[in-house]
Amino acid sequence: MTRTILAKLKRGLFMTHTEFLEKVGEAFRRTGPVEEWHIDRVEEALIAADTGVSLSLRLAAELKEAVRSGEIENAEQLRPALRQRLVGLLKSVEHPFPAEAPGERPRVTLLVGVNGTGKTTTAAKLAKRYHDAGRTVLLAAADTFRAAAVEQLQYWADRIGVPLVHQGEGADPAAVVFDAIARAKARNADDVLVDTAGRLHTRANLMKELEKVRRVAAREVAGAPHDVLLVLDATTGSNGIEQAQRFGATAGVTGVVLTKLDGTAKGGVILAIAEGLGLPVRWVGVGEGEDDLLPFDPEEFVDALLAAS
Ligand SMILES: Nc1nc2c(ncn2[C@@H]2O[C@H](COP(=O)(O)OP(=O)(O)OP(=O)(O)O)[C@@H](O)[C@H]2O)c(=O)[nH]1
Ligand SMILES: [Mg+2]
Repeated sequence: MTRTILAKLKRGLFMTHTEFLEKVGEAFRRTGPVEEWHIDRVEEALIAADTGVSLSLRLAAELKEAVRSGEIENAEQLRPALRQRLVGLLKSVEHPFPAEAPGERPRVTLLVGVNGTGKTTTAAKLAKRYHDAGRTVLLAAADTFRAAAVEQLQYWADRIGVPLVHQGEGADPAAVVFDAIARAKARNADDVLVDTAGRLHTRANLMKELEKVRRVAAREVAGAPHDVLLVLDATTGSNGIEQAQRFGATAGVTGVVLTKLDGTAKGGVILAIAEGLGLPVRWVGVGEGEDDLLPFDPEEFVDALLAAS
């Protein structure tokens, strides 16, 4: 299992990893004393991977300080020193998956975000993972904006073999969620995964709609929604961060899913998310298939990023 995850993560990070090492590889291969340009290369590579300028400068300054203080004694220690700092940053925003309290069934998970980031695909991939793990899952089509959204989710639901709750186009998303929770209770299901319509944080009516979905879920199940996952597209790099900051504040986001990592060299945005949003990345998307969603693990991620090629 772990081997498959690592192989997939490496494939998903291939572009980021290759570009990162292209910039920094020479510095990482050096032996002997650390020179100023070694750390400059690390800084450039971090910036190019969309780690964010201020964070990249800070990390470089920390490395320089570590050289001055003698913590880093030679160039071979540069990579492990960077690894330690990146893992530390990612771990600092992690929090344990909330324990399942009795009476809080089903667990309700909302997938939210701007248009086209991968919410529907992620809902399907999560349904597959939970289903494979032996949990009883229900998908809820709360994107009632367009008929195609329900069809798209229906395709995945049939493929994965989990039921889908939906209503007609233009229906109230909160009514779909109410319905889905009622059915989940009747079947004693473990999870309701709610796909929502893409929206901008600036569209007040759509944000209100999301608020109503949250209210209805909270009324029906204690502690719901248990998870509000903000789905961000890695190919948009640090642009996603500002969007997310505003989105997170109103939607009560508890974690991030970073999709399309396979299509970009900007994987450093994961670090920028930890720094800028203080939110944990829970899952990463590394392809379009139903198995292309991986649980995010800081050490695996940093190792795949910095691994010697
Ligand atoms: N390569 C790659 N493509 C992905 C990934 N996740 C989603 N996609 C693709 O991104 C496109 C948009 O995905 P959707 O799941 O429809 O996105 P959405 O957020 O539901 O879109 P809206 O409902 O229109 O807001 C589709 O073509 C997906 O196959 C990923 O991890 N990697
Ligand atoms: Mg969608």
